[in-house]
Amino acid sequence: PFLENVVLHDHFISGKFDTSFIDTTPELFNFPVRKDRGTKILNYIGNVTLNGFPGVEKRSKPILVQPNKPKVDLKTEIQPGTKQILEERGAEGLISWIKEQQDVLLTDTTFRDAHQSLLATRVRSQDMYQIADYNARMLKDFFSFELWGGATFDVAYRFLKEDPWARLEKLREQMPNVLFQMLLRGANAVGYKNYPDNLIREFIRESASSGIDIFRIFDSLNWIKGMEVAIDEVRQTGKIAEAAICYTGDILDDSRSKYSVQYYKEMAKELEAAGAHILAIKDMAGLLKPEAAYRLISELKESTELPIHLHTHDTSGNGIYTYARAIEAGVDIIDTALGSMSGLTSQPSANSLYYAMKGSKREVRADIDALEQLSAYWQDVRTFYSDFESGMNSPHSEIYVHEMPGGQYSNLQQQAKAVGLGDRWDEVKKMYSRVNLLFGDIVKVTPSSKVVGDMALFMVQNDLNEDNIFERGLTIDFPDSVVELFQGYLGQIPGGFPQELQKVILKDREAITVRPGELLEPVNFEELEKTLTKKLGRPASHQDVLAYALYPKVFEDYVTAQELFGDISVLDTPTFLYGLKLGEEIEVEIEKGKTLIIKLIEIGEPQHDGTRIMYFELNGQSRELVIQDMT
Ligand code: 3PY
Ligand code: ZN
Repeated sequence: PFLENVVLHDHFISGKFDTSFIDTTPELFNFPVRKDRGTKILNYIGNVTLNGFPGVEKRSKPILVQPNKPKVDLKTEIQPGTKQILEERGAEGLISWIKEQQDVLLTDTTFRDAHQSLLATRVRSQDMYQIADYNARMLKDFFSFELWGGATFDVAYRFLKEDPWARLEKLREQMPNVLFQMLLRGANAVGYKNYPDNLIREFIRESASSGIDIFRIFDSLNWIKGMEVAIDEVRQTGKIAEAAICYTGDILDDSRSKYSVQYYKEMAKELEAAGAHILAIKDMAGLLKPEAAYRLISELKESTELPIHLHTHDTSGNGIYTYARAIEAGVDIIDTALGSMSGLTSQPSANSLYYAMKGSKREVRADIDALEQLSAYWQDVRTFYSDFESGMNSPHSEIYVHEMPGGQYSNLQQQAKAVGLGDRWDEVKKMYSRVNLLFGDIVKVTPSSKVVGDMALFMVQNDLNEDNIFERGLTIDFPDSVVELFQGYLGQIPGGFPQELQKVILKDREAITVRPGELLEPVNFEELEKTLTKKLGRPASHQDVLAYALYPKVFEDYVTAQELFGDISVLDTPTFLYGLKLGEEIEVEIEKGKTLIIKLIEIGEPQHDGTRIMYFELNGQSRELVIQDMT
């Protein structure tokens, strides 16, 4: 009755796994929850085989190679690394150690920004677990692994139906020797809006105790007030507060005087005063040109004592040159990705940088053979996710004009298609930079970048321009995100919002100039835990409660998917995305020592109600499932 109840209903989740229909039709769910993990997994496999995975073109499962693992003995002991330096010497000790290093140190972004920027953040924990034991041995000299935060938290629950906290904890076990780094959007945490202060603090505490050592904290408008609570809390946990300046504009262009070297130097000093341990330059769109990098790093080195950690994206193809000049200027740490996960909208390649710096005064501290072997693994894994590639296949120098962050390009392109502007994409990109100027030239990074994107689409759709907006705008409702930005709900911008435009957008709504966190009601964690425990039918963990507080609907949908399908994070990625071919047999380790052998035997003809019977073998026993065919 469990499956029939659900699958016979009109609004069955359609392989899109948008389970919101459960909220509207709770009567369907009055059944004893089946505990049988095997049946649940078959239910998932049956659904994805028949109906496909959202965003993946429906086709027969491609023949995908088994990823190539490095030739390293995993029985060898893991050597101590930067994590042990932090543990033994504390935050200040680690900072002194960084300053003593002559070589340039590396952060590997493969587990976070690289796939967020190349593959729509879709890389699953499984593919990380398979290689993490090797990382611990082969990348032991790395400064840190950036592997959490940014969009990965939300995407894990929303699309991958897996628990990001479990990912963090398992990786921590596998890689105990190198510092773990996350991206935290200041008062927006890992979300798209400002949250109450107590939620930011609790989230940081839990992240720290689950394994994060370095918090890269930024504000999407470079508004320091939006970063202060996070910096303070990270310091209290004894972890590393890496405060970021988001780089925008062009310090070499005198006509863009708003974001000058002076502006960045002042911001650096303020971040140092606010308690930063490390200063990050977060060049989220890849706008920092080589000479600008040399100049900026040189001047920042003179104005602050903080070690400097540089992050860029290689969209223009100039990334390695930018890094080489930054290294000459004395940058301490640099973000790279493994070769096969680097370049274009991702970070520059660690492998290439290694060779670029060979023979120079400051070499890259890494084992090139290790980098090549790990890169080979990711080259194979990347083929699993080919449907999530952006289609960009050569450097885009136009990035210097539209200034769109690496991770936004393909998303906005999809959004444009969805509202019927797919064939006007060039216009949308141009409008993006015009909107930026209309807004007063702002920093564009999640979530402010999304607001500029929403507005660009809106302007193109409604034939608005810089002239007619002031007249026509008075009778138009602007997108919510745009209204909220101009209300001050994401914080303030340098020089203030352009007033005339603000009036047109807000109409009779009020704007705030204080920190939104000062006005937001604190989260009542006890109450939330009770509500969630009732919903879950089991005690809610603190991690569940935090996820629910940040993303109530996304978390509820995730829980529903768990009820229907069990823990599907254990599936291999080709099966997760494509299901099984007829006659194909797979082994799924659902927990240590407990393996299911699953084979798809036959798919029945469609029945009058649109369902099909799918015949499986589960550990040698026949199993039949009724699955709604949505195709
Ligand atoms: C994020 O906030 O997810 C980013 O990667 C911004 O660059
Ligand atoms: Zn980035």
